[in-house]
Amino acid sequence: MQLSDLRNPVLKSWIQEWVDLCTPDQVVICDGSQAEYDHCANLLVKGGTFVKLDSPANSYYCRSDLSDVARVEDRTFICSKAKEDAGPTNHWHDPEEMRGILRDLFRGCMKGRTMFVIPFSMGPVESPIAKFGMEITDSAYVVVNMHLMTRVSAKVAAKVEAGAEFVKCVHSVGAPLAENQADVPWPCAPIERKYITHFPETREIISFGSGYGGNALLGKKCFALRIASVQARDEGWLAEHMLILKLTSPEGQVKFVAAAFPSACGKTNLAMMEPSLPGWRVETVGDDIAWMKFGPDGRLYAINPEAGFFGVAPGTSMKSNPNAVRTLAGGNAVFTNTGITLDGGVYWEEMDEVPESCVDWQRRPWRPGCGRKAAHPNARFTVPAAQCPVVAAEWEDPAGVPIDAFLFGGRRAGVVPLANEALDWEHGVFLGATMASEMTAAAIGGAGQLRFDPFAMVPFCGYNMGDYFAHWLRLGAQAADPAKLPRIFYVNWFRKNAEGKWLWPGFGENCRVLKWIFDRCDGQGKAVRTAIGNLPSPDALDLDGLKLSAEDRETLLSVDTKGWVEVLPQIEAHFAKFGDRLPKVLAEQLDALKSRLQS
Ligand code: TSX
Ligand code: MN
Repeated sequence: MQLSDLRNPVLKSWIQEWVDLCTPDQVVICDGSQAEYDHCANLLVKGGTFVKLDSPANSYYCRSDLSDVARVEDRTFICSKAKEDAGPTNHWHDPEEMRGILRDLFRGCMKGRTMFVIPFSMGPVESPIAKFGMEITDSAYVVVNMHLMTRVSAKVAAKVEAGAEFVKCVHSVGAPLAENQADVPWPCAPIERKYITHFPETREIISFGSGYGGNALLGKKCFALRIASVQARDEGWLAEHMLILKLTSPEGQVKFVAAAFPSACGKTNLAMMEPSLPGWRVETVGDDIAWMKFGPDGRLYAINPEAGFFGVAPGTSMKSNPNAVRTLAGGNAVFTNTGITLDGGVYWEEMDEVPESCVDWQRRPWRPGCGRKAAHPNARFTVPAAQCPVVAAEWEDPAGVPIDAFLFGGRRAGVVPLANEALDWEHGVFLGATMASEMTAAAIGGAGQLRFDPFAMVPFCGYNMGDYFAHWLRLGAQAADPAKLPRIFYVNWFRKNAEGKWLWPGFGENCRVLKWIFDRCDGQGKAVRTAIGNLPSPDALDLDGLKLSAEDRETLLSVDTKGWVEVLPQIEAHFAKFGDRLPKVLAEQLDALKSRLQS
């Protein structure tokens, strides 16, 4: 399809404006077909961006520019009219000024390149929870990855043509080509010319200078979290940085759990977990983002707005995530910044089979023990979710799945117990708002200092986080039937003993905690009410067949009152950042915790 085939004047004039500014050599309206995918992948192979792999099947290998390996938070902007509406956790820029900066950057930026216009849906096209987007991009890598991560389809283009609402997304790698100038494998702009910008009031995203997933695949973090969080606030729903899993008991009872964790806590691993307890099943609905709306029955229904997994490759193994390994073995994947083996396979750290040698992500020869890493620590795979052997039957249900429990968590070597149930919704929101991981000694602040990442949304909330907390509280307060709200839990797989040894085996053994949560949601499962919440009773966790000393179990399941009292000032300082946008309920929750710890 071509630009001249479009009928909708709003759509047509929006695209035409960007064509006039960016001056691409040609414009292609995408249709989401396999032929289009293959065509773009072939272009990338010819241009030296992709290498077709021998294994897995139908898969490609790719290296980014050395400077373009991750999201760039310092170059990510929320351009709301008022600075206070971006809040203390975002970089704000005046929207009109930013449009001026972008106009200059985008002028002629697609010279020598093809402009692709990608119609995509976040969520099943027919779902009432789904939303549409159109992404203009000059990157075939983006087209290929959008095919994997979203639902690119002529059906969406037709609906937008017919007047359906869509989020305007514009992306350029920011590297125009002069007449006869040869392209490089990974075109991008230097860091100071990268801009990942969001206009929440007009629901627009404009991204310049980076080809990396989180900066360039605009349906994911930019739309499904930063813009969608604003839409959710305005429309009374939730756009969250959460995995969604289906938990089935040996009796065949089903519960759905949505879980938020900061980075490096193993969210994808949990979403695809292989439970160690006989008869229990975990199946995957999503591994990163959940969009949730109340249904007519008063329950909260979640969809996964994505169609694929954009996962961190290093660390992915048969031990940490066997179902991710199997998903990738199914092929149709793109690997970015891993190592590549001499026989046309990929390699990354912790992979089960270590090759004798490979070429690392920076094109240097690599051997085991050479002292360098083969893969960049943020190397990624992109792969269709449908290939996951434990993908839940309901994963594309347009109605979504009813959420029974929310899980929050963080990486905490001390103080925080293995599992804790919130006393009520407001206390649960307090737990979400105080989510934190310990900083490693190397990070600024030093060991023991907490890095707060409320709801794992700090990099992704498109508005003032104080207002975001208020939105969570409001949804609970206004629920038609509070008994139907998901129960809220806080978990910590990362507790260590004095010698620095992990106290909890984690991974598939986490199903023991999920089983307790399952029981609690049914009004079963024993708990003791403590100052910090309801903890599993000493005999409530199924620890059958697990080697866990009584002492370690006690550490995992008890309240470290002294430790909690020491943490209180950090929570207070964290809350102070939000000034008068901090809901009073959360300040009261902190006071109540303080007095419970003292009594
Ligand atoms: O993903 C993790 N999960 C959740 C799994 C469903 N990881 C990896 C985190 C980095 C992304 C974990 N690491 C988990 C966990 O539950 N727990 C730990 C800590 C740990 C690491 C190793 C062992 C035990 C605990 N044991 C051995 O290696 C033998
Ligand atoms: Mn994420």
